[in-house]
Amino acid sequence: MILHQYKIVFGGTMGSGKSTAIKTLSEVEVVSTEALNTDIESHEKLLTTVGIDYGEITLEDDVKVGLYGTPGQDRFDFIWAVICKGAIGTIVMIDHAAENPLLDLEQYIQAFQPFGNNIVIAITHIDRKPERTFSIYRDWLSAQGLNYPLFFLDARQQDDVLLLVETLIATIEVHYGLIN
Ligand SMILES: Nc1nc2c(ncn2[C@@H]2O[C@H](COP(=O)(O)OP(=O)(O)O)[C@@H](O)[C@H]2O)c(=O)[nH]1
Ligand SMILES: [Mg+2]
Repeated sequence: MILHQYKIVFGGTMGSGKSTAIKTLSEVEVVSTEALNTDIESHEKLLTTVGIDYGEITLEDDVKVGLYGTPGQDRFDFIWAVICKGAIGTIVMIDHAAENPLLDLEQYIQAFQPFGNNIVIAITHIDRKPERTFSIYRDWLSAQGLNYPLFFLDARQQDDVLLLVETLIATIEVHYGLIN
């Protein structure tokens, strides 16, 4: 494993494309780890296998980035705080073709905001529901007074996913300067 300068977290709904995005970008074989489910009150099983994806990418200027994919289910959200520790930002992925993507967006933004405000929103699966208007997301963000970068993409497209990562890094560098 490399000593990466940057750590980026992929959060968002199940099936939105988090694992796909990490696999698309990673230059090492993506690993999935197991985590201990300590949330016993709401769960009968003490030990649950939680899929956390891990991949790595080296950008053109030799900046190394660790890519962490969070499990999507609400019942694993205690893991998110652990994964987000030390991360420079989060990519919140939302499946446009899901039943209520706006509600999903609201929930995931609320969930990840406490870990840091460097968030990029990635709306995926747009090819599967083109009849649903894309402006709902910007309208919602604007109504909330939020100004996170918003992208529409396919998680299987490397260039699209790379743009998300570069946007997160550019934002952190604009605000905090270059990190060595
Ligand atoms: N049609 C379509 N399929 C996508 C898109 N993004 C991801 N997928 C597919 O959606 C499925 C679920 O993706 P996955 O990465 O496992 O989602 P995760 O639960 O967020 O990790 C996979 O079969 C992906 O290939 C997209 O933009 N359009
Ligand atoms: Mg996954």
